[in-house]
Amino acid sequence: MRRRRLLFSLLLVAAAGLGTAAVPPPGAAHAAAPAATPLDRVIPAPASVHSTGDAYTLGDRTRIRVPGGSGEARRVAGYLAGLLRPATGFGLPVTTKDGRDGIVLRLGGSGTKGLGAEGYRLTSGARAVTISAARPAGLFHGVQTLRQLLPADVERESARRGTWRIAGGTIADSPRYAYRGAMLDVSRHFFTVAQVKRYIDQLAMYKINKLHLHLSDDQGWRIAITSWPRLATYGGSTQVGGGPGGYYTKDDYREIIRYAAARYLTVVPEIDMPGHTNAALASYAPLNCNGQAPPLYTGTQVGFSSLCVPKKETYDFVDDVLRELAAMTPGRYLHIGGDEAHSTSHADYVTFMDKVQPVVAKYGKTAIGWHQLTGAHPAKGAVAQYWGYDKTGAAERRQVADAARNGTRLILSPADRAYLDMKYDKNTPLGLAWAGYVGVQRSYDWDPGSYLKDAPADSVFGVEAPLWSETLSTTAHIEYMAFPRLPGIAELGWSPASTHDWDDYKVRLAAQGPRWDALGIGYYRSPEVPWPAK
Ligand code: TNX
Repeated sequence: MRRRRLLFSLLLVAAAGLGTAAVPPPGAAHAAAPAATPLDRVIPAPASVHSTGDAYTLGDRTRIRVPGGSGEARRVAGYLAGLLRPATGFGLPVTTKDGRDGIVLRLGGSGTKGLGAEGYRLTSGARAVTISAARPAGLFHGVQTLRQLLPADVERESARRGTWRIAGGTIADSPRYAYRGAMLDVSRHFFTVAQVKRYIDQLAMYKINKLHLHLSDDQGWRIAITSWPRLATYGGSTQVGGGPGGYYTKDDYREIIRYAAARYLTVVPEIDMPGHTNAALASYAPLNCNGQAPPLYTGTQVGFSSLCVPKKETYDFVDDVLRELAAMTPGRYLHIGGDEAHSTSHADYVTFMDKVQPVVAKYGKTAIGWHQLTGAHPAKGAVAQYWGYDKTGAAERRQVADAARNGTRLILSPADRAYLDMKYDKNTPLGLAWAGYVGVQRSYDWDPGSYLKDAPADSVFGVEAPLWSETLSTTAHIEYMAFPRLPGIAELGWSPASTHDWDDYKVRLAAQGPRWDALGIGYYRSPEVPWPAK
C-alpha cells in the first residue's frame, strides 16, 4: 500500500514533468485503475466482437490451463507464460488439469471447426479467459490478441505494478486471407539470425504467417549450397556499400525456420532468377555466357545481370540449388524471383521460366514468382506476386489480371502501398521513393479484394509487405521503416473488409505506440497517427 502510494506520487511527478493532462486527483489513486482495453482495440481488427460482463484480472494465483493439452498446445501455453511472467512477476504455472478459472487454452471442442486452421474464440469473464481453436495456430493467434488486451507495460522485461485486466466479452476471429506475408531483403544488406528472429517476433504479434526471405541478389548470396559452395563463401562475402556481408549456414537457416514455425510463420525462401544474379555469376565463371566471372557488386543498380539461358550449366545450377533448398524448407513454397530481368531477352525469359518451374514441382514445391512471371507461362498452381504501383501501365496490369482469371493466384504487394522501404515523406532519412512516398494512411487505405481491376476477388491469395534493404543495414532501420506501416498490411491480410476504417484504425494504431516503446521498437512517430504523449 505504502509502496503503491509512493509509486503513484512518482508517477504524478513524472506526469507533471511531461506536462501530461488529466492526472487523477490523489484520492482516486486506488480506484482509478485504467479501464481495460476494449476488446475491439486490437490490430488486426477481429472479425467479430461482443463486449459484455466482467473483466478478468490476472493475479499471482492465475494458472494457464491446457486441458488434456497436446504437446503443441502446451508449447503455446509456455510461450504465453514466457510473455506474461517478466512484467507481471506472476508465476503463471502451466497445467493440463481442467478447471474453470485462469487462462484456458482449449484445442478442439464444440464450435471450433468453423474457426478454420488459424481462427480462435476468446471469451473473457470474471473467472477466466478462454481461448479455443481447432488448431494450435489459432491458439497462438488468440494469444497475440490477449497480449494486446493487456496494458502496454506487459511487454516490459522487468516486473511492474499494474492491473492486468482483460475486458469481458467474446471475440470470434479468423483471417480473410491464407497468405499474410512480410519479406526481408537479406541480400542487399545481410541480417544475422538474431536480427531475423527479432523481426519474426514482431511479425507474429500481428498474425503475419509467412516470412519471405530474399536470399539472393546481385549484391549477395546468403544461403549455403553444398554442391556450389562458392555461392555463399564468395558470393556472400559483401553487400551494398562494400561491407562484409554474410550468409546462413544450413543450420542457421534451419534455426530461422524452427523459430518461425514456433510462431506459426512459414519461411518462403527466394532465389531470384534469371536476373538479380550477379553474386552467383561472380562466384562461378561457367554460369556466364562468355565464361568470365564479373566482379562482385556493391552498388544499387538493378537489371544488369542474367543467368545464361542457353547453357546447360545454368540448369545444373538451378536444379542443385532448388533441390538443396527444397530439402531444407518444410514450407510448400519456393520463390523463384523473375523480376526486372532487363538483361534477359523476352524469349529467353520465357524459355527459362518454362524450364525452371517444373524443377520446383519436381522437388515437391509450389512456385511463387514476381508478377513478371505472368508474361511467361505460369505453371498450374503457381502464385504471382504483384508489385506494381500507380504508374504501372494498363497492359501490364491486364496481363496479371488475365493470369488471375486463368487460375494464377495473386499475392498483392503494390509498391506504392505495401513497400516498407518507400519513404514515408520527403523528410524520411532512409528508404527509396521510386513508387512515391508511402504515408501510413496510404499504406493502409486500400482493399486487396478489389485492388486489381478485372482480377477475380477469389484469385487473391493474400498480401505481403516487402522490405528491401538497399538503404537499410541495422535493426533500428528495419523497425523505423516497418513501424507503423507493417501492422496496416497485416490487418489488410487478416481482418474482414467490413472492419476497414482509417479513422478507427489510426486510434488502434496509436495505442500500439506505448507497446513498441516497452519492447524497445524504434518506430516512426508519423504525424498522421494520434500517438499518446510520451
Ligand atoms: C524493385 S520489387 C525490386 C527490387 C528493389 C526494390 C526497391 C522487385 C521485385 N524488385 O530489386 O530492391 O524495387 O524498392
